[in-house]
Amino acid sequence: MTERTFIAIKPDGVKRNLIGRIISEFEEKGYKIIGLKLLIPTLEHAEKHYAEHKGKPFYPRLIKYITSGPIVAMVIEGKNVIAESRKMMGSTKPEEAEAGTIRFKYAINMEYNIIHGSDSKESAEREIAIYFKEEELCTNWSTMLEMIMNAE
Ligand code: IDP
Ligand code: MG
Repeated sequence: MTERTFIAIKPDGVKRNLIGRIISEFEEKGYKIIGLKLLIPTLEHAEKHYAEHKGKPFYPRLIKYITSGPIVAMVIEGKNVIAESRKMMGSTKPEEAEAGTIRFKYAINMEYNIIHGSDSKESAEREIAIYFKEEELCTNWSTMLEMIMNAE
């Protein structure tokens, strides 16, 4: 089933020049990037994004971390992309992440773990709407390109 998910390269990933490498992994798997922006999350973005963790001991540091610098916010589309991208990311704790996963390769620890990815269809829809307006998403562009190329 074609789905959409929300992926973010967190401030530590941007700071460590990992943007290209992480995006390449999704492109190599054949997923389509339909939304992409570099932004410094506001407190409002961060609090909405991590609402489920409010009240946990690590929450204040998590908000500070995610608002500390630019993130790359992305909407990625493809077959089973929600579950598949979580597999590609690996476990929240890098020491438990499977070899070859993004967190295994790059994460420093459980707190600074490079990447975010939605964990369900509901979270994906909710998180996409925090960072993107529907009209900012580039949907059906391959069809449009085919139409232009065929007309020439
Ligand atoms: P996820 O990013 O793998 O979905 P969540 O449990 O949803 O993991 O936690 C969100 C983020 O909060 C983590 O990616 C990590 O940055 C941070 N975090 C989670 N648990 C801890 C913790 O116990 N200590 C410090 N930071 C944590
Ligand atoms: Mg999560």
